[in-house]
Amino acid sequence: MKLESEKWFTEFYPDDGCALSLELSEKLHEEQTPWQKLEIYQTTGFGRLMLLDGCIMLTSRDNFIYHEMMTHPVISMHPEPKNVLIIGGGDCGCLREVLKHTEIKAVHQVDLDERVTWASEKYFPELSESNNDPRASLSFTDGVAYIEQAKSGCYDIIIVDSVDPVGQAARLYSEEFYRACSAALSDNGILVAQSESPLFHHELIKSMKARMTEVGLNDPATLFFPQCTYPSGWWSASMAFKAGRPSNHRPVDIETKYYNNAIHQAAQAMPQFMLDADK
Ligand code: AG3
Repeated sequence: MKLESEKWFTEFYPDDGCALSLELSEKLHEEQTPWQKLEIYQTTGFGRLMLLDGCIMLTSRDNFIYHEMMTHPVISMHPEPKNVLIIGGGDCGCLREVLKHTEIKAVHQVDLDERVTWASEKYFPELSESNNDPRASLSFTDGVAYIEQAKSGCYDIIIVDSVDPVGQAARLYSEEFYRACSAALSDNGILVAQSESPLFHHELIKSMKARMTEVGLNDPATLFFPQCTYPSGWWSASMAFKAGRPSNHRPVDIETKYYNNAIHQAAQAMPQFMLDADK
């Protein structure tokens, strides 16, 4: 089949010699924000598509998997989660999932780029449907500076929903950043961060967990899940615990499309090649 290139967006993964294409039907928005290039398209098969600097951030069709896996597993592992901080996450997809939990008393989201939230509110209104919840607050500032000034022990859960570790965003994967997150976590606190593809970025996952341990967090672990519009189609989130990993989680009673109790267990199973490489 001949592809009409102007109708397709392709994200190339040159390091791995592959790419992913989505068929487009309309360009809805394009701007250079003070921080990055932001584009929104209508696709033929995946609903709407958001790109930042040419990288796929989300589509309407499959973002639920990522957003549910970044939020529900850690919330259900915390004995009494009340205060949540989201760093990045400007599209508000994680925020919406966190707010589904009635035991959560406050969620603060800190993203550098206000335009991402603007675009999400306009083009992905389903993700922002809970933004007016009185428990939610948003600020648009640098997440690293924010966490360095945060009161010690004030968050039960910190979720790092960032872009790939390149340029400015690389700071969100650093030991200094994790040290500040650890200080801001309460006694049973949990840190979770998006950690790229297990197939393409295994070394990164390994080093993120090593850094989390280095700053005094315990029992680092990875959650694995499909995300067909991200590099390799297979994605991960890595977490570590202030007080050690609890042996149980609380089954959650909320409406989800991907996460459930069986997924909670299954997502933590380590693939053999990673176990072997970590030996
Ligand atoms: N944050 C992780 C996006 C990484 C995708 N990488 C890529 N396409 N090269 C997504 C933000 C969703 N809230």
